[in-house]
Amino acid sequence: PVVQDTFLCVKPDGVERGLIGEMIVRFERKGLQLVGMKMITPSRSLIETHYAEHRGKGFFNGICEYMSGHPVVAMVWRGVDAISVCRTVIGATNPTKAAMGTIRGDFGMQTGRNLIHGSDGPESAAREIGLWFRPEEITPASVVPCINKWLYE
Ligand code: YYY
Ligand code: MG
Repeated sequence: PVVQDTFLCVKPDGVERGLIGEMIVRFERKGLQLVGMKMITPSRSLIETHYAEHRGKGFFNGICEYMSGHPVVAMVWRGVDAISVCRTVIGATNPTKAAMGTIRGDFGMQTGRNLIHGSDGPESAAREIGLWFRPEEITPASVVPCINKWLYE
């Protein structure tokens, strides 16, 4: 069992639609630990760096326009296999294909308005956490929730 940190970001549509709490509660109830969180209004350059892997694709300008200049909620969540567990809670990229019961399946209508970002692997998680947070903004690994003994055997 490997404890991972993953980067999640409630996108501007999620913030403006009043779904921040609705999303956070799903990760809390699942058993993940919230270890970093802030609301910020990202610059265009932060979003272009965040989505650097998609530079040159047809949707790149659209995703940058949508994500920058509006408040978002940047978060780091921790747990065993947190990266894939969070992707499962979030659902498929296209909300029309995402399973009901997932965030995107329950609340979204279009890929370009899919409510929340989640890191897709260990390298991207480390890169994104470093891009959005300073080390002192993340709870140290030594702070272990006492409920973990009921989450993990
Ligand atoms: O990791 P995930 O967010 O599920 O999808 P990515 O393939 O990494 O794409 C990032 C982001 O770009 C996606 O959440 C919405 C947007 N996007 C788009 O607007 N149109 C596409 N055809 C593909 C992705
Ligand atoms: Mg992605």
